[in-house]
Amino acid sequence: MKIINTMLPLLALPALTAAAQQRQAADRPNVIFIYADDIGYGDLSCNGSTTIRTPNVERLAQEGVRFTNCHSAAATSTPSRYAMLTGEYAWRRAGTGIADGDAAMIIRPDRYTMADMFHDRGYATCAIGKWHLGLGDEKGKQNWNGSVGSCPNDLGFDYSFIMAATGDRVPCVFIENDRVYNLSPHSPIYVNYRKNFPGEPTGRDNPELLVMHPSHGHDQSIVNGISRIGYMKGGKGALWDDSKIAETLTGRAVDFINKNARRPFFLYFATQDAHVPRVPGERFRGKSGHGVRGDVMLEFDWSVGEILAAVKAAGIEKNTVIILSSDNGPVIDDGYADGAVEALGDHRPWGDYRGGKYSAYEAGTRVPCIVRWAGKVEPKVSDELMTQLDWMASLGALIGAKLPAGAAPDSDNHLQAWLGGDKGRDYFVGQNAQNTLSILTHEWKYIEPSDRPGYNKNVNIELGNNREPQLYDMIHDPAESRNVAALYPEIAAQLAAKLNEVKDNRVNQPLTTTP
Ligand code: NG6
Ligand code: CA
Repeated sequence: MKIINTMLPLLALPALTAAAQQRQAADRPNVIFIYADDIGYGDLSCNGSTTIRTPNVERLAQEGVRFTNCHSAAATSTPSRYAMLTGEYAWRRAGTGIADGDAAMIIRPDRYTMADMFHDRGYATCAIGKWHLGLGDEKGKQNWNGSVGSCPNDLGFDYSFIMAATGDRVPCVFIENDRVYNLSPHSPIYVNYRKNFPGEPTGRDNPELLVMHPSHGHDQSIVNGISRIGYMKGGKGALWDDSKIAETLTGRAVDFINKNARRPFFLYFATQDAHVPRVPGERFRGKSGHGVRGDVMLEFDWSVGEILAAVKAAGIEKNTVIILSSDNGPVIDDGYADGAVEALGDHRPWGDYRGGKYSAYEAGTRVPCIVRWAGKVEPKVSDELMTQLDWMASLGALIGAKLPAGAAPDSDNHLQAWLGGDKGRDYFVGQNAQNTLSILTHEWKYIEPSDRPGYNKNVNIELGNNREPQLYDMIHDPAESRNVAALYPEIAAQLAAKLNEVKDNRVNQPLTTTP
């Protein structure tokens, strides 16, 4: 267990001379990820939404590079985060699907991660917010009343303050480093994903206790009147208040910035917004005109504003790279009858794209993405094909990191493109919730055949699975409305072959398609 307290008072840090600060700023800028949950391309007003205003994100976009074709590595959280933090496609690894709250840590401690990379270059490193990559060494065997075992601190983060999985999964407590935060010895906490604890109410059996009802799933333990996935008991005093998660996490992130402003730092700030259950803070409730999902979008925008203000107040705008993105596309009903479907109105979270969260279609992984480096990078809109998988190699190049052999095998250095230059990726392999793979180029998208269901009626999303191969002309038909595989069989075959090559081989070779 590597636990180093980076929340030290400023005075404890050696003072840097002005010249040393400048040197540090030039070759080791701070890096902040603002990583949203389930926020779609069309959710943010910088991407054209006129229904819900997100002015802080808009400002970030106006001051930075806004990407129109950037992809999370997968259409759900765990594989996206796995791939983003390791630089390896999650579909190469078993056990990287949506993780339970008592899953063992999916990235093993010996793995070289993004956080290790920053740490080895002398950065203070920190993970705040949604984790969803497991904890400890064996599923269901964590000691929630002592040390949970392996945690983000074993992956290069000096400090972590996280939610183990998601807002809708137990345990509903924050974990600081390797321990449940605020745990009282008078109310020990127990977690089980197989069976309930005798006598404890559940959403299934005690709907009268609920303030928010499930629409599908989510009918197990009740915490704060909301039934969740998984069973838990105890933890009184440590349980989070759903309406204050954003405030708590944002506050922690701001503290970290303030306390580390004078040394290079890497902050991974992963918000709970806009994942279910959506319980906006008091001041956002009813403010968007689009129900709770709209309200938590405003809350997310507020968090962004707080981070921007902290960076500005600390005087580190010009040596801080801020990257804002999302782990997967949008979903409206993700398991609670929270009124989001009814209140959607003309808001189009998926923008002009087909599908949504879980899907192989574009809205599954084409997510908002902004990179701002004030004073260094000219504002711009970039249509380059980009993926979060490349952050590790690209930021490694930015900070002069030397990655050990075998680290980040699928991550390519596209630093120049991230900073507004050209030449993003030739192709990217996407992954939906059923592990159906697709290969996307600037011009084409090929989705491999799959016999998994094509549609999930609970969430009302087309998953993109089809027994037939699918090919879309992304120049003329970015909405993927017409499968042209039969019209261009050679292109479909070339892309299928390329996809197989990527599956077998980790080295990314150039791709050319000729009709
Ligand atoms: C699904 C949950 C959904 C959400 C998702 C993970 C049900 C019926 N649905 O299994 O509510 O929690 O997992 O979302 O349980 S993600 O953004 O973290 O990947
Ligand atoms: Ca997500």
